[in-house]
Amino acid sequence: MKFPTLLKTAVALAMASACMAALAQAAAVKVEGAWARATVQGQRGTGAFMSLTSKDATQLVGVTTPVAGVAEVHEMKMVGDVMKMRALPLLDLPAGKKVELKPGGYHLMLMDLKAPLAKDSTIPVTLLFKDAKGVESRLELKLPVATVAPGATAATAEHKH
Ligand SMILES: [Cu+2]
Repeated sequence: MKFPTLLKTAVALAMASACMAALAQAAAVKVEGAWARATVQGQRGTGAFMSLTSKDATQLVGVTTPVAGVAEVHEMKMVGDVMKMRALPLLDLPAGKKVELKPGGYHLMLMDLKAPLAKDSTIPVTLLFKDAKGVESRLELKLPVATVAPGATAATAEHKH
């Protein structure tokens, strides 16, 4: 019988394409070790950290989150004896190279927080990328909120920048 065979094929194709779409999205930029630093009452800003590995050369051009009024990609570095922090319009992600966003270096800066970020909660964060052809894509993340990096010991966590 022709019809049931066609129907089965259609279902199989739909499942296969759903699978491939999920794979393509996951493969574009790999996110590892993502977390946001917990805050205390009255604290208006904090950082979020992760490592990003892009399959193809791309740029991180923005970040949004409903928990903060302002979210920016920042760089922190020593200028002479002073630790300076500045907003970056974009962060290059070379093909296949792991780029670390970590305390004391690149980070996502969440400012004008609408409420304290409680330890062990999660926050939604959306990363905005632009590839070499100028095509924009989004990556929705759920970041765990913690006082130290996942896997970090208390000793290294106490090392403040
Ligand atoms: Cu910052």
